[in-house]
Amino acid sequence: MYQLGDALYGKDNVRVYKVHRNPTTGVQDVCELTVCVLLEGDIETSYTKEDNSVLVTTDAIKNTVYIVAKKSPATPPELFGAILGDHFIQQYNHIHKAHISIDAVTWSRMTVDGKPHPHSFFEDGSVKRTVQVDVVRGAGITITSAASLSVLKSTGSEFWGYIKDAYTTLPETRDRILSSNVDVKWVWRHFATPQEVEAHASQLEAGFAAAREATFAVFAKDVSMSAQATLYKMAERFLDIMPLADSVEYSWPNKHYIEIDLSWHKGLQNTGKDAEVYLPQSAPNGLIKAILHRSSSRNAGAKL
Ligand code: AZA
Repeated sequence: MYQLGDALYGKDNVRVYKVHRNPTTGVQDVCELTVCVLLEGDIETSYTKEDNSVLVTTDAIKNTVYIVAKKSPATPPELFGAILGDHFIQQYNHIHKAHISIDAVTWSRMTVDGKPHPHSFFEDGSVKRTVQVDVVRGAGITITSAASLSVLKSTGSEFWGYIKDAYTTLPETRDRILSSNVDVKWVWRHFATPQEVEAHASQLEAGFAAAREATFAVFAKDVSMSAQATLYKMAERFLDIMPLADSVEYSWPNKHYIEIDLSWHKGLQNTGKDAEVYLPQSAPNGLIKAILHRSSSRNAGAKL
């Protein structure tokens, strides 16, 4: 005998774009989302008994994304996800959980002739913004937002004082390149309803800028003693400026830039204080992770 474990289904890669036109100012706002909807509930028989009567088709799930985008705010994506997830719980009694994942394109308004342009945008491709919304019948809404930020500093980073044993070859350094594609993920305080999410929409929208601000400011100003210590300061700064967030997780792939000894070419000096040309190494990379909780956080003790 076997027992069916978690069973989820839905539609992935539903792409949707929405424009908001302000008739008074002529200013337009746009958003572009790629949405994944996964539903859970009393759908076991569709797997075990060939019973399709419990299935909302994935095509209808896709259609619902468009209709909810038309009828409700599509930004911030956290709010859109909450409204969309709640829709499935309200519409279908046998669906108990809706998991909504959203990738948002960062269309940033162009500045032209020194002024924000009313309807032209550029995609900031180096920045990725994602949202996970889990709506559970009777248990409310959990929202996690995330941003990926690629950063590099050419000095202001040291690494020394670590364990030196029979396995250690890394030389200590007082001046190194520090670079990462940082993933920042933060869990918002718990919400009971989509209306409560809507009441906090401006703070949810500000989360992304806060992640950027905390990451960039600490990265640039800190004389880094290690990725671990700098990451911790970033996480502290994020929770300082974003009181609605319960916890924040930083994941830091440490990108290594290796000095290249060029002395074989006419004695060319390119190591130590003379190093200018480096080899960006794609693999392997260090990986430094940590979650910082507000001490009162409900989720304290969560695992990575
Ligand atoms: N932390 C760093 O910042 N750099 C490193 C490490 C580490 O743990 N190990 N090698 N290089």
